[in-house]
Amino acid sequence: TILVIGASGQIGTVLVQHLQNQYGLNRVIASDLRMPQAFSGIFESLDATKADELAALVRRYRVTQIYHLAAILSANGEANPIRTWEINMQTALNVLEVARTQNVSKVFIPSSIAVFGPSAPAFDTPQQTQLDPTTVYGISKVAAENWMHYYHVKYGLDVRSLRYPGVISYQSQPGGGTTDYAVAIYHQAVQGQDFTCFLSENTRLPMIYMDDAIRATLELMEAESSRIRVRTAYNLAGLSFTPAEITAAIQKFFPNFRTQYAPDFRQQIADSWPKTIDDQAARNDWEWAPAFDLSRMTEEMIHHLSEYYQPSLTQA
Ligand code: VAH
Repeated sequence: TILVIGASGQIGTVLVQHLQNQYGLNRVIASDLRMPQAFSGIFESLDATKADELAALVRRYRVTQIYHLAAILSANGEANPIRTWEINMQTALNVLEVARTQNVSKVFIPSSIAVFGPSAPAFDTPQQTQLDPTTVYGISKVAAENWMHYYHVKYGLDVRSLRYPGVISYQSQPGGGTTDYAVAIYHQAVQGQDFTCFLSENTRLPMIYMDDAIRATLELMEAESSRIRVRTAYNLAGLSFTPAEITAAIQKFFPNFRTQYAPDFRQQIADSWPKTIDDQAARNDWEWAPAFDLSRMTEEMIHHLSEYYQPSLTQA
């Protein structure tokens, strides 16, 4: 069975659905502090900071794979740095240690572009470069990458990871990141409202559409172990855009839509991150290739959100 920790989160809710479709409802154990809305399948409430609770769950369901998608993200994480560090580190270490002691065959713990800081090249940020993160979330992801590498080298644990860019989805809301504006902007546009963006209009950030993020995760996890040459975390690129560019893409569907700009503390976080990512290593090692560009993603987002907000119109 496959255990998903953080099943109620932005990525977790979508990943659970894909894993259920692929492996069957009874092969996927969704876990989180609280159940996702309108959930169907096997759900177990779990506080992953408690190693014994996690170990008991792994034993009870004879878990063979763990996806750890629970963390306090970059923006929310700055409100309480020590708590963010403790939660992000304790849960990651619990997953690695329980996986090792209970012979879990594969583990996925995501990393993030938040591991990069001002010292990394801003464009085509390479797989190998200095990591000087400016957020506690980023610090915790650099540490998690090093722990994953350690457990692989020292214990042979098959743990794999991706440095997710900002993830854009219609099925779920992000939870306290710096890239969240790129999801909220679509919700506002489809509801006929203007949008106030918490980043300045030319802030370019690496992003990825949820379908690509999920496919990358599953393709990475299904690749032959011998092909996985990066045991910290692979760079992953989907697309890259600025608030001005995503606004223009939306205006093709909603000509009267407008974005105002009111940068807040998240501007400094965004300014320390890459603008575009070099994911050649993922392309070489396990044939990664994104499928969504800004116009295709915008079309999909507006189509699905229109169905959600204006069912009558789309059925007409
Ligand atoms: C965040 N969406 O903003 C997350 C991600 C790209 C960064 O880890 O914190």
